[in-house]
Amino acid sequence: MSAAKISSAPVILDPQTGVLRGTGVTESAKTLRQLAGYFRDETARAAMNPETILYRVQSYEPQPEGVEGAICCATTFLMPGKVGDEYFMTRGHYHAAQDKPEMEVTVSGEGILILMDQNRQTRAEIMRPGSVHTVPPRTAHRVANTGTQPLVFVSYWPSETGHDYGEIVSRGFSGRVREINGAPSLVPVEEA
Ligand code: PAN
Ligand code: ZN
Repeated sequence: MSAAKISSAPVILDPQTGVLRGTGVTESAKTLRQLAGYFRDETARAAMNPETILYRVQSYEPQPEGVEGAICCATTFLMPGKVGDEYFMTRGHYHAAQDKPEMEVTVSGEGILILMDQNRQTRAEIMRPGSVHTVPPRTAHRVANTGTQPLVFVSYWPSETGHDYGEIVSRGFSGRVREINGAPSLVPVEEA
């Protein structure tokens, strides 16, 4: 009887650091320049070095975005810092296929996951090493780093999901995570 072939996984996620390595892993970065318009204090943002990297993302997408048939994952490395009193954060988005959920698992650091439903009701969950968060369908999600170290988390979503940044670009979230009296606070946004 000949033995069947046992192969290695094509991708390794380092459980200590969150780093993804292997065939098909891609990497991107977002700078302060690319987040123009996202922060409450645009004057403060414009005064900072525009090449400052806010976050890097390593992605493993076994199917192209929008094509069904796989679960994708990505590690986000979100730097500590603030623009004015608002913590460094990701852009945030809804999913293009609105019925698709997501899961976030925190590897290291401290932060806040901001969740906004389609009625623009915003809530937030504390992220700490090992915390597991469900992003329900039809829910915009953004992460803020409220600590002093990089915040590292892994996201999982179905490959057919797709990303929709439009409403967040035009209207933002209805709450912002700001440092108020020395502590993170989810502050409602007054809309014009
Ligand atoms: C995450 C995010 C990642 C970067 O992988 O894409 O944290 O945030 P933005 O895409 O909002 O800039 C995810 O939510 N994937 O669906
Ligand atoms: Zn997402």
